[in-house]
Amino acid sequence: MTTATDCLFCRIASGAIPSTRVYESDDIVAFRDIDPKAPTHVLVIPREHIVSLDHLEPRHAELVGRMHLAAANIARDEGLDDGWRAVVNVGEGGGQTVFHLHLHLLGGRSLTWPPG
Ligand code: D5M
Repeated sequence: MTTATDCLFCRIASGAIPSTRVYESDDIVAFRDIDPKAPTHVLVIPREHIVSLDHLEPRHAELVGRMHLAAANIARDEGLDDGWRAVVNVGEGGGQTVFHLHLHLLGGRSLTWPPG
């Protein structure tokens, strides 16, 4: 697994920085966002240091699928029966501020479209 010692989310994945974990597996960690934009706001990340969706390789295809399956299971556990949203910001122009791939799981309120 690739890690970056100066990457915030690598350090969260390793446990060096505390987080409120809701799920973990061999290759995925999910934890609550520190600045929630909805009653449920969870970040699903790979343990491997992947900068963004723009940096995916073909070998990551199953991992990205598992990240979505994890999000759906967490949404179910959180009781988001009325719907939820999965968002991935890509690059600075796409709103990405932490450069370790993460899927935002948002729910628990009415979500408008399009996002700003
Ligand atoms: O989203 C990056 C997200 O990361 C943003 O919603 C805040 C969250 N964040 C930043 N630091 C932490 C820690 N320490 N714990 C939990 N969540 C954190 P982006 O899509 O890159 O803008």
